[in-house]
Amino acid sequence: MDCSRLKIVIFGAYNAGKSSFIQAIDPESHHVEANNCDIPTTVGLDFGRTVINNRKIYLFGTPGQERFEFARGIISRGMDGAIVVADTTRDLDGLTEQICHALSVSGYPYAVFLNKCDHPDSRPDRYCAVTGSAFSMEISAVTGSNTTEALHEFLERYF
Ligand SMILES: Nc1nc2c(ncn2[C@@H]2O[C@H](COP(=O)(O)OP(=O)(O)O)[C@@H](O)[C@H]2O)c(=O)[nH]1
Ligand SMILES: [Mg+2]
Repeated sequence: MDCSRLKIVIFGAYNAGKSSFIQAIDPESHHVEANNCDIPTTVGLDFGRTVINNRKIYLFGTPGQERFEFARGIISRGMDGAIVVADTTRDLDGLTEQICHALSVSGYPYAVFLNKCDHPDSRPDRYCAVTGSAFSMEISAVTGSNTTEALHEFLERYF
């Protein structure tokens, strides 16, 4: 693996805070609306980058809706690792559970970032079923709290 450039794919349910996380890491990140001729809908994609310890880190956001399985598959090609963003103000959802399970059996390095920890309704323990076997950290993508630290720790640990 060429560790000087890492492709990290950001998964998570709709509204979990994936775009906000990428924005917190890279304020110049881009949000792209992609139209697919086969389906009458728009897929929103985020792309951000940063440099950590001389490594170029590329962050690719994925769409959270179940029906965008195909897009998640395309965006995941060539990924080095994954981050699952979880909304701790909501209970564990099926998509997040399914993605965490798929990642845990895939062997890819991954982390669960427990987001919205600034919120009064935040309860990170809602996700203990999926954080058991994964590296996890509490973050707030809107305040920026712990976001850079969590990404650093994830990279330190696995790359
Ligand atoms: N309180 C709080 N709200 C957040 C946080 N991260 C995201 N949000 C809000 O959650 C909503 C969805 O965020 P977004 O980044 O668009 O989620 P995405 O659908 O996963 O890309 C927005 O209204 C954000 O402002 C956070 O850390 N704390
Ligand atoms: Mg988004």
